Amino acid sequence: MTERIAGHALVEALIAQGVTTAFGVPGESYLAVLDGFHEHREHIRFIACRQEGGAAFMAEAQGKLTGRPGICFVTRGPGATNASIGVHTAFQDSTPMVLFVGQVASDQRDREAFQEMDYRQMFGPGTLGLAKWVAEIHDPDRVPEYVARAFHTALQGRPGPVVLALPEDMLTAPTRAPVLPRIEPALAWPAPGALRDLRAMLVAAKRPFVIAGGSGWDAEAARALQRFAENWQLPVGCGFRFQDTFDNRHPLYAGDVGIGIAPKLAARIREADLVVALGVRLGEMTTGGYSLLAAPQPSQTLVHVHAGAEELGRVYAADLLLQSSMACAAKALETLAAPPELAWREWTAAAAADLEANRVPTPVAPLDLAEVMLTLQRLVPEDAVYTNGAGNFSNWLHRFVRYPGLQHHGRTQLAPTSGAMGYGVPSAVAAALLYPERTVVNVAGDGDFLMTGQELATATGYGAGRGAGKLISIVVDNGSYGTIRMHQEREFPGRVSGSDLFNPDFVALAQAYGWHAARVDATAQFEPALRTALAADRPALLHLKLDTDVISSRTTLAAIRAAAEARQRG
Ligand SMILES: Cc1ncc(C[n+]2csc(CCOP(=O)(O)OP(=O)(O)O)c2C)c(N)n1
Repeated sequence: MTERIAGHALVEALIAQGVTTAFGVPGESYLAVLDGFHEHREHIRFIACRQEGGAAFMAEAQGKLTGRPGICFVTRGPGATNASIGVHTAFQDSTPMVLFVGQVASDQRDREAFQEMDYRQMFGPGTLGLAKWVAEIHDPDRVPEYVARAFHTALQGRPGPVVLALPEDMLTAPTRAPVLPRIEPALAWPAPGALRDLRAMLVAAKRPFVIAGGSGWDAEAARALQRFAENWQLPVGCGFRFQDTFDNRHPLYAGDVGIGIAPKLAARIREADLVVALGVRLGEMTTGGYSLLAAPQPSQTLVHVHAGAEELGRVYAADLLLQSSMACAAKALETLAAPPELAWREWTAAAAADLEANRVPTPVAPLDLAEVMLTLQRLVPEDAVYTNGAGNFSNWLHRFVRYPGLQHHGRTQLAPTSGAMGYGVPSAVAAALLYPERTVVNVAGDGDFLMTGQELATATGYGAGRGAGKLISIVVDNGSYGTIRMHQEREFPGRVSGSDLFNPDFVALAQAYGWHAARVDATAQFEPALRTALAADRPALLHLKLDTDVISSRTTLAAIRAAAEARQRG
């Protein structure tokens, strides 16, 4: 191998792993890597973002969309601390990702040199940590080894983020290190005996329910999941913000099991006698605060299938634990032969009927977000990617948009199970840059949007949303950190504190970034505004102005306050 500096060898290692796009904010701590990007600019591009939080969210979205680790580069202390929100999201969402952090030169180590941090402590690997593995590369000859291990660790078992720190002097040192081949993750198949037990539990069930989600799925596995559900006529719900795991248009789809769950769906899961949790983490959001499945001992028979050994038995005393990668599990389940007579056909039909009823909106004037979502889905292509951050506005998206299953277009939902505000804009920009032929729609709250709204400049700079695929951001402006206001009205009615927002003119703001923009105040204005946005030759923002009282698709702030005051009066 010819000699080159380690910074170049690192970029070559990424190219060998199939990476064509990396996100980041530059720093003087890793100039040698930036020079490697320049050297290999025919094969890989570095997208310079406007804040590391945005860059890390973009890399996280890349991990979700491609199934391979998303790549982010940031500088020391301030860069790494800014990026931590994306690493946390990758951890909670089980997304493969590698964050590379510039580090002080080795001869300055441990002096608290300029911006020096100990990344092992900061990202503290563990089952509640920020990262799966954190390391610092001290030997230029071992760069390929560390990168390969980072990819294996990010992808295997429960996928997640890895952090590699890069001392400045190591990056400029010469090396003849070879380029290692592309790694494929080792996959775990379910044990045959456990599958037999699962079949016996299904045969004995009267009211079974499947909750599917998590990461590590591929199109084949999603197809196998559908066949498994069809063979056994099982109602399938999708875990929180993994709503695209099972086709939402399929007659066996029962709804999303997450924040703002449909009350009848919650009741159905409580009533089930067998719950098969397939790939989902049994976290607070998917279990309705550990109430749909009582922790630690649920009343339902519980089967938990997950790729990570550490997730199995983490909270629940399940009746059957099955460790398997999601690329394999459903392929094994679809081979289980179902008996000719199934006891739960009515139960499954009722779940589908409940879902249809839940899709009938209560009309709201003058601007009806349910109608907005239905119009949106009618006008954008079927393979559109929908993105959002955190806030009550996302409730309309999750309730009224039907995400196609993974087998059709891969992931169509980019949304943080970590509940990180600010995720929606950067993840949309990343999706538009990675898949220029696909339309990407971001739905953001006014609070959510401005956490990372500066990444509109990244979209403009790199030409996102200018080709066949459009990039649209819909800002739902209720002048409030509405979710928090809702909790305030529930707990401390009438006492608004810290939740009012003072907003800029979003249309003028977007135009200043070079985006097309328009304001929408009434339902009838939305369709023409969206049509114009979709016809524009640039990304577009639609500013939807709403009354603060419109707090969710099921109730109003006034109703929440009245109920809380009545409760207080006794
Ligand atoms: C980074 C981050 N900071 C704070 C929160 C807490 N939080 C959750 S929702 C929310 C308000 C969201 O406001 P907005 O985006 O305007 O949406 P709305 O709830 O009004 O629909 C806040 C502050 C969070 N989830 N993430």
